[in-house]
Amino acid sequence: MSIDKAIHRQAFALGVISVAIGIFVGELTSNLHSAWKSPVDSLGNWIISVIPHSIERLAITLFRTHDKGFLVATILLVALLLGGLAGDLLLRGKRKFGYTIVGLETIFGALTVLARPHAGLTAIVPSLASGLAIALVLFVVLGRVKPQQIEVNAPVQLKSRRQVLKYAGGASVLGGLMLVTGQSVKTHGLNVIKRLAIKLPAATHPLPPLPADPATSIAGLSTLITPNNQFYQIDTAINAPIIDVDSWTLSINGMVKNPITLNYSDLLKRPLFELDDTMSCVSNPVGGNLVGNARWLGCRLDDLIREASPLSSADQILSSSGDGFGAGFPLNLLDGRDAMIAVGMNGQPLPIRHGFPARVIVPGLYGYVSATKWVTNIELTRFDIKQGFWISRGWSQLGPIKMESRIDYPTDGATVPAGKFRFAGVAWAPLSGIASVQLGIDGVWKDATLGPSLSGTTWRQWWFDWDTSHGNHQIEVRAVNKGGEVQTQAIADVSPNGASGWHTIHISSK
Ligand SMILES: Nc1nc2c(c(=O)[nH]1)N[C@H]1C(S)=C(S)[C@@H](COP(=O)(O)O)O[C@H]1N2
Ligand SMILES: [Mo]
Repeated sequence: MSIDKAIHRQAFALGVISVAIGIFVGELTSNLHSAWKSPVDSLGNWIISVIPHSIERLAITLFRTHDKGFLVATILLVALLLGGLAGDLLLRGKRKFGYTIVGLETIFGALTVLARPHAGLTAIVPSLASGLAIALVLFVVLGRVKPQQIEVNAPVQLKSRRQVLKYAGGASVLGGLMLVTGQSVKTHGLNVIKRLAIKLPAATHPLPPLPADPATSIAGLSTLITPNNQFYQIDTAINAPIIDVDSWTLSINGMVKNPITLNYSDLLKRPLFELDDTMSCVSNPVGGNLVGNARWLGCRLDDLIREASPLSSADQILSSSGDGFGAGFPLNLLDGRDAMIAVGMNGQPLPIRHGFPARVIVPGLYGYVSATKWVTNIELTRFDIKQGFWISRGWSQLGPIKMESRIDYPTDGATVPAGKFRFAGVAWAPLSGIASVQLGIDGVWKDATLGPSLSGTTWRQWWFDWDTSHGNHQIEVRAVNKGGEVQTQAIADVSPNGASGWHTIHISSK
């Protein structure tokens, strides 16, 4: 390789290092003050808010719940590559171009910070710190090298190529690690400690202890209660918003006669009840696992709304989390069902990623129209004035959870030993509850055995024993609710209001 080429590589690597350091400085600074926002986060949030619905759906499909990790990785990669380009341009003596790239990168990041809801001017402090750090590194190292110096002789201030590349690699890895650490410190940090110290009061209206879980003895069956760390997680937030539980408040306002504001301890002082409820994401495909069952602890939402005394003109309860997310459902759905402001999940304070300190849970509704995590505001309003986050993005205004059933075991394409075999799965049919589950084996329908019934809005486990004969088999499942309604066979995509159809798998017995 010619010296020239080697030097350009070094300049590129140094550009990459400078941006890695810049990102590191940006993340570090954003941890210092809650009003100072991370440019990487903001850029991610901004992209999520502007990309077309179809691309976002594709990303979620391709990367499942890792779509945001992929987004952040892409942002980092592009930023680092632009840094490399700037480094190379500086070395070529095209200083203006080099600094312009870095400058534009910084300004763009800062603009996306300002685009965030409620971002003040000081929110761009980390962007500025980051831009400054990049410029400084570039200026100190590369800005001093004169182009002709390079052409004449070997690297001037630059060490051997291998060494520099090693440093570049090291710095990028370090930068990445710092980014991750910084972000998790920020997200979790103090609040993790505060959350751990919380002891939730016992429910004023507790539920009976949970029955024995058939899943302990049935292979592949979903557990009756989904453990918190296995509960699916869906939200638009790159990071959970930073909330200090001691200063957090929840306001109920809008079209009401008596606006109410509660803090965390006000909430815990209210009568608390337990609710077993299965929540599903509208994006859960037939047979998918964006659904989980938990025992929630919280206070009644209808009581709170009644105290606020809605005007007769209001027709929507729109909850929001202060990070741009909002979910709305009809006021008249508070029809006695156990909607709650939840503070506990399976015996623990809400996990941060599931909405700590508080979230909304409305039995029978998909999460996108109801289950606002990190909730700070509940506005009584009208559908013709305001809508939740996903409504303008092509999803239905109303989101009742559809009756569904799933085969957990075996999985599609499995080979099972011929002879005695136990199929197992779960089914849910809010609000009435599951009356029966039928398994179709090569077109012949049989009733499955049902597990315990917790409430009309929780899933029920089912299993079915069969003597499998050699060969290929098609297995289908369908549920029947307590009103006698059979789960529809009609296949619907998740958009706009949830998937439907019978979960079908193919297996072979040997
Ligand atoms: N603040 C906030 N709350 C939110 C969301 C969100 O993006 N932001 N997503 C909703 C959606 S689409 C679903 S399905 C549920 C998922 O809740 P979970 O992550 O606790 O399973 O949260 C709802 N609440
Ligand atoms: Mo969702």
